[in-house]
Amino acid sequence: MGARYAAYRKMSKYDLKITGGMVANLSETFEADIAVCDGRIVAIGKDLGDAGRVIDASGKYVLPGGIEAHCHIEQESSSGLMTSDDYYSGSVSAAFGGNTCIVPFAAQHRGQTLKSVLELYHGRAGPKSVIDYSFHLILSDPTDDVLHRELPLAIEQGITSFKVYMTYDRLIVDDTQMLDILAVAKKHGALTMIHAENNAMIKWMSDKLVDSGHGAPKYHALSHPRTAESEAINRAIALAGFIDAPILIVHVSTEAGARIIAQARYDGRKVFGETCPQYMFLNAEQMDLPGMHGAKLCCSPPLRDRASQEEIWRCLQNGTFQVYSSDHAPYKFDETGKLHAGPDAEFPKIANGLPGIEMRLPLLFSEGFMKGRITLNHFVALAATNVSKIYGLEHCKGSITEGKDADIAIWDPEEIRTVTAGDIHDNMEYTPYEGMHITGWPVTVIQRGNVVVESNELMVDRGAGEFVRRRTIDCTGMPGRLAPELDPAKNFGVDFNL
Ligand code: DUC
Ligand code: ZN
Ligand code: ZN
Repeated sequence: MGARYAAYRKMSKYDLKITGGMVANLSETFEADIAVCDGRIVAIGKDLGDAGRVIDASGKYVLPGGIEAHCHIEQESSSGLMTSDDYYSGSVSAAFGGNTCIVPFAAQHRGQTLKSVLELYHGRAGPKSVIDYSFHLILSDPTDDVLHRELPLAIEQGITSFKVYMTYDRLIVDDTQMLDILAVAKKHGALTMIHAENNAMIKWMSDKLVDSGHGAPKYHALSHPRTAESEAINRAIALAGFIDAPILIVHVSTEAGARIIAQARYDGRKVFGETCPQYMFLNAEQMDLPGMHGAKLCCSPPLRDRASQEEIWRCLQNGTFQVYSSDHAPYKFDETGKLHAGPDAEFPKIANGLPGIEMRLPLLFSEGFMKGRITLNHFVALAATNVSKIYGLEHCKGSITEGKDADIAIWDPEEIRTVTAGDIHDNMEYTPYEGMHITGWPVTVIQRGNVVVESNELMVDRGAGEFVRRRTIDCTGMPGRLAPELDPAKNFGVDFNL
């Protein structure tokens, strides 16, 4: 709080008041003022009393600040390539897109201890992030020490989720390792996020395509067959279901994959699903560009066809996906990023990932809520509330409720902008969404009562964000069941340590 506001504060009941806006949470929309003291929401209603600062939100929506739960920031890929965004540019871009919290990945590469990985990422994020943050671990080397000492310690420190890969040579975990990781997650109340694609199918397809002279970027899409995704989702759900561990299948790109998740949820399994804007707003036809430009749209899983876009939208609308994340993985179109293996590299050597942290919510607000595909409350669920519940942030974030952090995004439904890379605050020179007309933008973003973005300006310093300790995972309402072979009453007294 600035000195001027501190002086007002002495005379005022509240630090900040947001007046006249339409407030929305998961299940209610109502007109109210919101009062903030010491970074928390302390009152919601009318005629609340005076405040050191008043923000007039008439004609606007006052929504929980977005929580971006899948983004790669200041992260080395398994081949050693650094994302173009560090924790400053990445968090600034997130804030301009209506977010007040990010949960990027802290990636373990083989041979690294989790302690060293977490120290590295705390050191990267702490001095730079302008909004609050946590990390998911990426586990690529689940040694006994990692599994039984380091991982429980990390969970205790508030890192209650980790991602594993079923593909990529330097990251892949086999089914046995996956079971080991799932068992630790189950025992300690953590969530395992799964990149589900069949490694063999991708390799087989890629080799055939490249060997026959089809190495251009657009063939990347063909090289990751739909069945590679559905096979791996099926297997992941079977492995997790066997020991009744909660999982979240990230970046689902196919209807077939979504159906498997929906069926598992119908069966009471502890399974969550995530999709991303690229599978709703982009398709593989757009990769057919001259030269290497298709590389800008290489991501994994890949873009699919137009019909898939509609199917993914439907699965978002019907609740199959509880999480909607950007999967921001920014690599520039040059030798530091997409073209690190050379100006004519074949698609298997092109860095995977798209930028999109700033566009995630404006895209959904404009094309989802404003066009009547989803309600405002569903928008809030996907922007923040579901993420807060699933990833252990509900105690402090994800809704406009007395006692929670005053993390708020004020959206102007009348603000219309045409997307262009130059207006986006990430450290990239292109956006996959160039030229789109977007209606409705977050115009004021507030973190723990401090204005972060206002009048298109950043209002806070580097490092204003704080690390948030997340709680263990709540699977209430998802009964699940241990496989009968693991039932303590029938398993000959073997301790499976679950
Ligand atoms: N997986 C991700 O989650 N992000 C970018 C690339 C990838 O394979
Ligand atoms: Zn992934
Ligand atoms: Zn990702």
